[in-house]
Amino acid sequence: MTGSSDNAKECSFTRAIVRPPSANFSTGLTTVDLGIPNHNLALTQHAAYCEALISCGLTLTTLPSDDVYPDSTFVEDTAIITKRGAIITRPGAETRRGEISSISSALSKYFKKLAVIEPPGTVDGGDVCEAGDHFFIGISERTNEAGANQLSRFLWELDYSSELVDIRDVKGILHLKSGIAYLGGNKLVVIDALAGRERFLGYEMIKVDLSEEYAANCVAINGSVLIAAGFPMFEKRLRDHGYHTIPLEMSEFQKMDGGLSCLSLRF
Ligand code: CIR
Repeated sequence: MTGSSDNAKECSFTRAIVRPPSANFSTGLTTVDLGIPNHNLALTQHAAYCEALISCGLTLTTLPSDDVYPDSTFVEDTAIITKRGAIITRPGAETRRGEISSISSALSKYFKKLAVIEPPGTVDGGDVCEAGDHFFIGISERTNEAGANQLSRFLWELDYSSELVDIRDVKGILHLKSGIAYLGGNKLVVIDALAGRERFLGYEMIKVDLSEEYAANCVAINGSVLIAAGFPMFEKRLRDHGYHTIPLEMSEFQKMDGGLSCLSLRF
């Protein structure tokens, strides 16, 4: 079975929620020193990202950009959406907490009941990796154990299993999904620093070299894999595994610590 047909079942989606970067996007949070993002270029890159989602068969809900929350283009952090229900997070960064209200309104159109992470718990969606019926929940600077345990319970109520993965000792990644991505079937993209973790050994791992680590945050959708442009070794590796890849320019989002997955909520 090729990689592409592998990912068709578990990574199948019909919709996505996106929100273009606000004019003050460059005042958001970042830990990297890659310069100040150009707003127009960010808008162009975001538009190409949306086109790629549409080309994968998704119908988009585009929320208006929001100057009150400069990180609000990174919608993934505000909710965990599964095939059986959705959970509104409580983002770890205080400046991002208010982002959840517009996301809750948007999601209430599709879900009768939304579970909510409560204080003192914090969860960023970027720390939550769905792998079929199992979820990996990263414990990071943003997601704490109280939040992860609440999320585990909600997932259990939806008949999913989950486990916590502490990434606080892994340098250079903000969220768990900065270092792993699930491609469907038994396949997991993994950076070197996480590849030795026992919990991942049962998976067929597609490794990402240290020099291309940013590319680990890729997104499998309906038989294709969205990847950041400019990482040829990783792209070749995915193609060798049979995946259809869609490279996307991400430079302006990378400057703000954002990867491909964080720009949409897919369901
Ligand atoms: C933040 O620091 O919260 C944003 N500047 C970037 C969030 C990226 N989110 C993600 O990878 N899921």
